[in-house]
Amino acid sequence: MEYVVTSLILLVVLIVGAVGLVVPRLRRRELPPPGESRPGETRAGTTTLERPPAAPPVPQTETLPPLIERPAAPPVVEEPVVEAPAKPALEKPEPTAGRLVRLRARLSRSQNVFGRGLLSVLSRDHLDEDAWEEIEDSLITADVGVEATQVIVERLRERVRVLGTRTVAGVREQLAEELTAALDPELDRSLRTAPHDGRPATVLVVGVNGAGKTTTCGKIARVLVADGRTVLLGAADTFRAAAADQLTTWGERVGAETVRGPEGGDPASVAFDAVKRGIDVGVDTVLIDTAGRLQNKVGLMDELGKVKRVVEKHGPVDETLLILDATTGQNGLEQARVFTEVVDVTGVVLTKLDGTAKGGIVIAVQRKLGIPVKLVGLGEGPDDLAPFEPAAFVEALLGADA
Ligand SMILES: Nc1nc2c(ncn2[C@@H]2O[C@H](COP(=O)(O)OP(=O)(O)OP(=O)(O)O)[C@@H](O)[C@H]2O)c(=O)[nH]1
Ligand SMILES: [Mg+2]
Repeated sequence: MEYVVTSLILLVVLIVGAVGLVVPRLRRRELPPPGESRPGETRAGTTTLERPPAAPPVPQTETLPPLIERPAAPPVVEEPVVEAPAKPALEKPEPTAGRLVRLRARLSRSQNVFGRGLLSVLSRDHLDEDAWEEIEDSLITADVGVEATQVIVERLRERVRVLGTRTVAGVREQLAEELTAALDPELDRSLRTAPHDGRPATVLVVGVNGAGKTTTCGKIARVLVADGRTVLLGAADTFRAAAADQLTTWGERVGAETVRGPEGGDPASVAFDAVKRGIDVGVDTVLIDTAGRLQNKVGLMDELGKVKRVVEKHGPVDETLLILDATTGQNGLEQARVFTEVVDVTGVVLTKLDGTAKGGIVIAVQRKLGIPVKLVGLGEGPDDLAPFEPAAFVEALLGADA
């Protein structure tokens, strides 16, 4: 009996003990809800995070900007890596060697009309007066010029008569020879771009508006760089800021520095500074781009004369290149004459030959002015500039297949 009573007492003690332990715990759990009064946050009810009641509204708006900034940080670190490919923007210009092939292809494309017309006349059984007149017309239409055409056709007629040439191929070959002879193949067409007397060669680029001066400066710079030369560009076209930008862009592509002045500044002083800089840094060639000007604007032509005189304080200009747009035809002759009077042109660059069937202007320019055509522009692409070679040019003019 005693044993039973003792066991009951023990049981009661155990039950009371257990209840005493559990109830306070339950009470503690009940406490937070009344304090927080927000349902969703009960679970996070750890002591340290229990401050939010006052904080949430403020931090939520305040932490928003930092959140945006934080993800922005890692890309900043990565950016230099993205910038790296910008350096290889330095281009490796095409070697000049293969360009003549392309010149022929481009010319043939636009000039085949001329070549085919001539061939159909030449293939007649008998070259009568009408036939010779048609040949003359073809040459004049191709901008060879009336005078030059008459000389060429007369010489050809004489040869055909004396030699008794009968075949189309024979007459064509003789015509090609006469056209080539009219281009004076012995003329020196090399560009004087090599440094001498301890200073860079200076090249001045002139011409009417839109002829292709800036583009040609850029293309020449590429040719020189491709040949291992160092080049500096002078943006003496100060009329428009965009002109200097255009030149700078060409320079940047091949790693050439461009000296420029303020918009509307004195072009002569920019040209002077460019050559000075070229001497100081020791480049091989300084190319000076000038603003387009019509040959009949006396003030602008005087300004060009001044640019050249000021540049020559450093020493003589080695090459003054007149840029002529082949599509302007015979008007190019008048331009060339006036520019030559002002700045003593040493070479002509005939641009846009890819877009005209009037390639004969090359012959007219050279015969009339005695100035060698040194380069030809055959497109807007950076490497669409080729050295001028009379025989190859005539072949292209007449069309490849006889
Ligand atoms: N198809 C063709 N376009 C050319 C050639 N050379 C230049 N051009 C284009 O002719 C336009 C005028 O070229 P620019 O080099 O700006 O001419 P610019 O003489 O400097 O012009 P200004 O400075 O305004 O007098 C550009 O659209 C050139 O891409 C060429 O040989 N062929
Ligand atoms: Mg220009």
